[in-house]
Amino acid sequence: MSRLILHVDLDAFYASVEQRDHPEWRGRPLVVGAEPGQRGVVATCSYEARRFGVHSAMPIAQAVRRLPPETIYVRPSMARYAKVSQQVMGVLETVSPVVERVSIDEAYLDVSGLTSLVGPPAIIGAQVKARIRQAVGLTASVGIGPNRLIAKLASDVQKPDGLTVVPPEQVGDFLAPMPFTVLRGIGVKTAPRLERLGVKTIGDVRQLPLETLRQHLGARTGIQVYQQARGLADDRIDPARPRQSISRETTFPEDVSDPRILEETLRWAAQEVGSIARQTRHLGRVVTLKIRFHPFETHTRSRTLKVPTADDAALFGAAWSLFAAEPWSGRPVRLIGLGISGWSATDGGVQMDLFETAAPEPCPEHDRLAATLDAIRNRFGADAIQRGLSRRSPG
Ligand code: DGT
Ligand code: MG
Repeated sequence: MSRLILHVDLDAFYASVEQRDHPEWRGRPLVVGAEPGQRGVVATCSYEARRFGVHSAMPIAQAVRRLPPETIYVRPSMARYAKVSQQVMGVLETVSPVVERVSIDEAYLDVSGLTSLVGPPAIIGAQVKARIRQAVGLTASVGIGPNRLIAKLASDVQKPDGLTVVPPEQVGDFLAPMPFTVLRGIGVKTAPRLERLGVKTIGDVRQLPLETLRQHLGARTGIQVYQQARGLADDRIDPARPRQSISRETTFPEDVSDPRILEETLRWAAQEVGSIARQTRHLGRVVTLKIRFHPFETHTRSRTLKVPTADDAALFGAAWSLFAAEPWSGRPVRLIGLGISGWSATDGGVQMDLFETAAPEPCPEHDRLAATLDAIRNRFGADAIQRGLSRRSPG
């Protein structure tokens, strides 16, 4: 029997929270991110704005040129979004005990045991969407399939407010027409190798013998891609899964040389990585900066901290100093991001309780501050407290 995995991803998350909280902004193009006239990027935008071709990581100046004058622009309120995220995760835990949060607006659930209690997959999916809507007034897109890969791809195909169920016997047909680049392990370096073989879709990948894939992608990735093309992928959901690293990165639609845009994007990545690390009780020592210059020149730089951390400011500070230490200034950047790894627990586990761990100097106050902020927000609401980083919207 295959498992039943559900992936849920909120629609236009930051923008939807803003429209929910400001009814007069509903139905209008809305951008969350930098303000017009400033440097910076679109963090996300409402579906009304996406119709004009605007999307995450687009420089704000470019978005302004495309969008009509009635567009609303707001600065992100990270603390408010983090609170909504917490509420949504709480709702998901009422559906299934096996919930794995993977980003601020995304989680996997193992719902294998629910069919006899709740009904067929479509009913489970509809129930998840209804509960989220009832609890926080937001729409989510849900995908259900036999493993993580299929569930994730399924949640994306009918966004926004989508519900897509892919039963095991339909996995082959579901995958066949998709571009092969959606498979895990296919990167900017490996994609051209398969393209040269005339491969466009996952169906095309399935025509290739395993040996060919191993030759072109390496043994490990070759096997992985071979299996994924046949719909075989990880079906384990583990709320406390020991992760090798937690990271976020942004690929810019156009190369960016403005250091302020790069800085802001790294700050966002640090906030998301820090928030996920604290939620999942990870403290890491190694901060890694990842950067890609046009077209495919990718570099990573790592720094080992004296003290393990999950603090946004410490993560950002380490990554930004790694950036500043290199002679990269002014070069057009295609991708930037950061990650944390090198978990502090020696048992390979990461079950650190931030409230019991008296972290030593030099940055325990950051760790404690972040943990305390999270705890206060969880208990009393996000707007109870905000850090300087999260500038409020003008409206
Ligand atoms: P969706 O899921 O396509 O309906 O739209 P979103 O906005 O929910 O996009 P998603 O799920 O990829 O990301 C969740 C939130 O994370 C999004 O609302 C804003 C933030 N975010 C995503 N990408 C970026 C980025 O490149 N820069 C910044 N600053 N924030 C981002
Ligand atoms: Mg989303």
